[in-house]
Amino acid sequence: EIKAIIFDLDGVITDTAEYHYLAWKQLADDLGIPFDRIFNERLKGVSRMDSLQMILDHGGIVLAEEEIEALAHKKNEHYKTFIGKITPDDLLPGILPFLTQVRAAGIPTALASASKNARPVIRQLRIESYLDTVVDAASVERGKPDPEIFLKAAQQLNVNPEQCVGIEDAEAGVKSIKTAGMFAVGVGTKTAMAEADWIIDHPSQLTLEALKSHYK
Ligand code: B16
Ligand code: MG
Repeated sequence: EIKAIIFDLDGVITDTAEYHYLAWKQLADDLGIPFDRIFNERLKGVSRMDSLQMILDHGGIVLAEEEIEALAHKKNEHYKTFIGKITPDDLLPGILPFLTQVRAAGIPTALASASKNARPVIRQLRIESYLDTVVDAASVERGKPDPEIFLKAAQQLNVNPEQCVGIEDAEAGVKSIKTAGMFAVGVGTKTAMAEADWIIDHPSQLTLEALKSHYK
């Protein structure tokens, strides 16, 4: 029986990846580093500092720690400008009906996001009341693919990880869910989501009935 459902944010509930892309693009352009949507795919689910390191490596740029911190801060300022415009219209199609079904069924929910901006984003999406707890990058030591973030969410809900469902769109995220001993729903291609227990192309395919029929 499903005792809790734990959601990733970017790529599952809303498409903040586009805003991360635009913010990184602005920074990379300033630094003269080539950066496109294809490279951006590799940054999904990856922390801010690790993403920046990947971009700097890509441009062959070596910087001191303080300079790296300053760039990470600058990227976040760009990002905050973009997410300031988020409204409930930015919810991915099908997510609100699913959250509503889960609420009606009385199944506890959590958000497990690698983003330190997760709270303002869910506030702007107006879905705080659908999530019982939020575990974000600021509350864990190790990022995805480490299971810590999903385990902490289960712990906060007081549920056994074996009876939790995690929903992710990033490979690192699916690995995190599986290592935590949970049932993984992967949103994406069969290749990228190979480790997931149930693979769907889009969050709009999420219904409680379909999830229950795949859950084991
Ligand atoms: P921030 P998720 C992740 O969110 C994004 O997928 C990733 O691209 C981003 O770098 C990371 O959050 C950190 O975000 O700079 O706001 O702390 O998919 O785990 O919800
Ligand atoms: Mg994601």
